Amino acid sequence: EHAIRNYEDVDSWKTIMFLYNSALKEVGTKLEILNDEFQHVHQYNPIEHIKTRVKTPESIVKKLRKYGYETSIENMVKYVNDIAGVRLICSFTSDIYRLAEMIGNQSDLKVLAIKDYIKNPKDSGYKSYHMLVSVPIFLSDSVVDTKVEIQIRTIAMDFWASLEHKIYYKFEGNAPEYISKDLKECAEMVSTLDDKMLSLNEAIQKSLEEQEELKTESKKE
Ligand code: 0O2
Repeated sequence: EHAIRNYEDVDSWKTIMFLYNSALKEVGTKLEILNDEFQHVHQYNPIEHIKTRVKTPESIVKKLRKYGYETSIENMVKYVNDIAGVRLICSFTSDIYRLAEMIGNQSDLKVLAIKDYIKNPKDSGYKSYHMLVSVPIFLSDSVVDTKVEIQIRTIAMDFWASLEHKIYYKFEGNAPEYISKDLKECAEMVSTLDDKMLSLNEAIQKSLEEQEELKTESKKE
């Protein structure tokens, strides 16, 4: 039988990083399987592409400092939730909620927290759906629940976030007012684009269905 081992017992950095990398592999494979199954059943891919990354030590220390915690393995495991990160890029906003539901239904994943920055965008204009999950990692003599942050967004939201991240980084958080305002305006344009693409896709689907119906009706006659 597997004994559940606490993170506190796993004290070396290498072991911790091994766990986060394993968690990324587990979650990555899970998501690929969900995507393949969806393709198989509905002839449609909800995921455009998947990106995974492990947070750099510098970035982990920076976040701990921001929260006011000392740099320690214990604190990083407890307070930094996005050491292992998966980004799911999809075509349409509707895919985001479809994927979130599919992830929530995976019985071996525990959903620890959800932040819906699509319904409630950040002040910057940032939109994305964040899920914090934990996945059990089976080692030779123990099982360790490991946290993974999943960010789900459309191609358009990802385009905005990537560029905003690059621009904002240069200002280290102190961007002039007019730049923040313009970036926010761009976020709104991106949302309009997403809405348009979604309704276009719905119109196309509807039109295809109508054509199919006409075909079957004419066959009957
Ligand atoms: P990186 O470089 O992507 O790793 P926080 O708000 O950061 O103190 P928490 O709980 O992690 O704490 O916040 P949240 O909002 O759930 O997730 C933070 C992550 O979301 C960020 O990670 C970014 O990846 C993304 N994010 C949040 N807000 C913005 C934004 O305004 N612009 C962009 N481009 N991305 C954003 P890190 O660690 O900040 O950075």
